[in-house]
Amino acid sequence: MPNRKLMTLDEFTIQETRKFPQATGELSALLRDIGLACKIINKQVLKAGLVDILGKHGATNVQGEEQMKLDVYSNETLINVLRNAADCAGVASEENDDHVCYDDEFSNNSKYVVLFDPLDGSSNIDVNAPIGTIFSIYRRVSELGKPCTMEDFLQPGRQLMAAGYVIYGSSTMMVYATKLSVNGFTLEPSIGEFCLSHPNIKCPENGKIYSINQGNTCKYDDGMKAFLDYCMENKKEEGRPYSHRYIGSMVADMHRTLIKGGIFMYPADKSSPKGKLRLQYECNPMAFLVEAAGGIADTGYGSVLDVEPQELHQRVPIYIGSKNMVKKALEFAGTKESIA
Ligand code: P6P
Repeated sequence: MPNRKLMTLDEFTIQETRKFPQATGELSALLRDIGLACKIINKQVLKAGLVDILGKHGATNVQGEEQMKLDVYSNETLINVLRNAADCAGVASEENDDHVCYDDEFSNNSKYVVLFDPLDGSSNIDVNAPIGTIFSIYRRVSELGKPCTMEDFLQPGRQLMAAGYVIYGSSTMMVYATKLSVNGFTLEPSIGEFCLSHPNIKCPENGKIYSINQGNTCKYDDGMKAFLDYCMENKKEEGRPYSHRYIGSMVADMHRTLIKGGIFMYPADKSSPKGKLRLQYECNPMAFLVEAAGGIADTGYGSVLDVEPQELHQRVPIYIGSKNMVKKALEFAGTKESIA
């Protein structure tokens, strides 16, 4: 047997399943299906500059944002691949007002539902900045054998079974977490497989990078403004000033924060009193993953993972990343009683 260093996503998930005799392998199969959908999306993202797939699709999504054609393509790819998966009862997407229940006999007997932002950061497509797919996997709470219900998609992040993202950047990587660990897989184009490249990722407890849209400073409250002043104070003995990095694509900013350490923030402000980022398919999956890697994710009112979702597309403020940096930010931003 040749000495193979490469371990594919399929081999890794099967190896993980073997550790739990009672595991059925359905969650592993679902992760592989998500990987397949993202490989298909990746193929189009790589060609974005070459074919007429750029530009506005002429429609707008439930968020009222103009849809780029790649958004629509990515959304339809994930919905269709997961419809044919053996383990998914239905999906919910940033691009769809309501959840999509597959409602066939096989799907109705599936244990899981999936939520996703099919192509996060899509406004960066035509400037060739990194973009990504973000996903959450919940075990259903509705009755097996019947169609999935909205209740399945409104579970708090603490109930997640797995969550992660695929970043379409200088390389294409899939990073996902279960309750046990966080692992990164880099797409090896010559064999078309995600291969384990970043085993057991840990988010550094400290970092030197703060990531926020500083253009919104005039809209922040005094506590948030004070924290930004703290970040820019020249206290070399305390490792400051920090560096500021902001790509404007959550997957890219979060991938850097996870690997290098730092803090990513999208706080509430005067024009977005609940913040901008969506709880169920942006903040919760990233919070689950970062906390599994040893970091912290907070809304400023408590842990992101403890928010009881009220509706599918609700937004929350988020402070996420290195444990000690998030704690320092919350000292300034203050832990408030409840989301406005
Ligand atoms: P702003 C992209 O549109 C997105 O949803 C996230 O990927 C990103 O972190 C954020 O919005 C950027 O928002 O207001 O800074 O452009």
